[in-house]
Amino acid sequence: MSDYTPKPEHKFTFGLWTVGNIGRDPFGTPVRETKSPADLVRLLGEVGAYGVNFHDNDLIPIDATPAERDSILREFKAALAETGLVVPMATTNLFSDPAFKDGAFTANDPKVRAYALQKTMHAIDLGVELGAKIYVFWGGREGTETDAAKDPITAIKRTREAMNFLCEYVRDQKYDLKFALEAKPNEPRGDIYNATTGNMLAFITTLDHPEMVGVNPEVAHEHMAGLNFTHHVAQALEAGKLFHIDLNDQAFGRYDQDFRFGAVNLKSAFFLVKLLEDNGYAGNRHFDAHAYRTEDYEGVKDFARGCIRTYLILKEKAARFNADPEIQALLAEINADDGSLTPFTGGYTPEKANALKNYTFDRHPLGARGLKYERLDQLTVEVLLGVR
Ligand code: GCO
Ligand code: MN
Ligand code: MN
Repeated sequence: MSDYTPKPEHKFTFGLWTVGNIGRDPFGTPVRETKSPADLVRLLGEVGAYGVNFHDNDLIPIDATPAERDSILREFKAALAETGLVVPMATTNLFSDPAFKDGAFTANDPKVRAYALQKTMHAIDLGVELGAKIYVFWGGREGTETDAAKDPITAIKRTREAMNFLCEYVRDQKYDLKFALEAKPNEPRGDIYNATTGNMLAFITTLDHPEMVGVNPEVAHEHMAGLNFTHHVAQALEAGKLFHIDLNDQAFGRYDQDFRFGAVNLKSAFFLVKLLEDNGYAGNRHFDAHAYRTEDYEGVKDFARGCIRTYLILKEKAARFNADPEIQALLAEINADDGSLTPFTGGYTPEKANALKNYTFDRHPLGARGLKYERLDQLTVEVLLGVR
């Protein structure tokens, strides 16, 4: 049997809001008592996590007095020292307070927009103080229920202005901090701007300091939009923009579920882990999910251990796939190249273009060849089912 013990180099992290989720939903009251940030750090230490992330108000309540703030921070830092956990990422809560009911950076009220910037600068200071190197922006309320309310082009411009302002703030403070933008198509707003990771990647190129800004894709968010998450992560990776990742699971077409990693779509979770591992992704593997509402805190630990364990098992399956002689022989056959058309590949030259235009193709054998993807996929499934 393999060893599925998490190690610091795996960089498995959880948010305070994930294991700290008390099971409130639109239909019911909490089912678990609230635990302090320090106790949640201890719980994460027990399950073998490497790091803990937080929104400003997960750690310091929005109405805390300076004395309360100091005592919470003291306890939290003591719990970090005791468990050896680190804080790799931090973020701002720009969605819970009624002030943000119409969004934060895109709110129509300029006072709300200014307050959002102020709150974020304070939260950045707090994150950096605790060691964060990545700062996530999830625009939970940055959207609308009706396009009569906000001009979508104005919303893009306001988001850009806020990101540019905050990049300059980080540079001014000489912080070693990068931003990771997290897309979501809807929930809690009817529609959220920059709905997919692809939208975010395009938006980043329009910023004053695009080199400081990448993405934080989340499994559930692309699945809510009915999209292939692995393809979005691949685009971010290829662009050098995968600064962070939120792992969880989600049935297509359902409400925002935030299930344990691999709980629903094992096969897509496998291709995702394989993509990350094959390409040497070195960032945090952050689980942005929570335990079923049926659970007590023992169940929360089962949930957290399950996320980690499933990731490590899928990592082993990816290595098995890569080492399987039959799979590799099939892949070699599928990708075979007799070299006859190599003269036409690579960069453009007018000579190549002219020669290619005049080349005579026999397209019938191109279409007649069976590609053996059925066999390849079945072998993949058998690796996953543990019979290879
Ligand atoms: C959600 C989001 C959040 C963000 C978090 C960090 O669907 O609620 O995924 O959990 O990831 O706010 O910015
Ligand atoms: Mn989410
Ligand atoms: Mn998330």
